[in-house]
Amino acid sequence: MQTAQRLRRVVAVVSAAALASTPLLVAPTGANASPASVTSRAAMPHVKATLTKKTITLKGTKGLRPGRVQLSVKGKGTVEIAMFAKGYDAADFVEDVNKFGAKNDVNALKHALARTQILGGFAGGGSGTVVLPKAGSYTPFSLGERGVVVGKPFVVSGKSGSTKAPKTDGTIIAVNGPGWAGSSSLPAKGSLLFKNKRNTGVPHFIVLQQVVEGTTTDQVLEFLQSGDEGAPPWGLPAGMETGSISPGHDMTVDYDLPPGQYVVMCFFPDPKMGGMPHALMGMLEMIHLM
Ligand SMILES: [Cu+2]
Repeated sequence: MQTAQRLRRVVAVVSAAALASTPLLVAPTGANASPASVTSRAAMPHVKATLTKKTITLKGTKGLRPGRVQLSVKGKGTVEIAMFAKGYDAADFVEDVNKFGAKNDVNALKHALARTQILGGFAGGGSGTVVLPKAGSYTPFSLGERGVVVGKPFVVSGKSGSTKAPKTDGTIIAVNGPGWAGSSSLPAKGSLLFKNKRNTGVPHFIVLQQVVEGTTTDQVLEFLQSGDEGAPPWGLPAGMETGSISPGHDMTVDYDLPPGQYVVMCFFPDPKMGGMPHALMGMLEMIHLM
């Protein structure tokens, strides 16, 4: 069951953090949110990613220009798009992330983050839009239990196309703190704009987890800090998660979830806090889907 998996993952992430292990490498569960209809299909290019155990294949990357693209993902796990700085490549990224995963080597995490822009992505079954900001080479990757899986890089060139986001039904913004801002309620089905403010300085991703109506962020934080491996009493089945975005970037996320109360969380490991997942630093917020 998806919920149990997601909650177990949350617990695993937290336990891993407590053990100074690897929050980054805990496998994301597939979102059980089915892709909602895309608001605007204008002339936006569509990239389709398929994740297997060993690689990621992409369709629709030929002749791509910089700008916003639609991205949909199939497979077990989350596919994200990265752009590496000059002199740094997918092999270096894999090495750094695995070093961080194996030994909680925060310097390796810092090394990777200083040379990588993460531009968003989706769990299997998910879709939305991401921005490829400039001409250059982009690499799809997935963080799983066995480490990092990368796909063949693709090249984007030519004049920039539009980076304008399609119309969305609400916004979730990662702000410095770290914390959340944006809509306090959203329709149960639609698409949302996920922004990471430039001044947060670190990537963030969204985990939306349905909770029993009236649950507080204090209750969630207390559970996460307890390291309890059981299912939390406030946990409900539905939820979804996104890939990460680096500061100053945004993506749109299609979703279709049951109405109710949800906690918004991010488990990206904070390099300044020894790799502590952001949720444990209080990056928790309650919203309603109706
Ligand atoms: Cu975060």
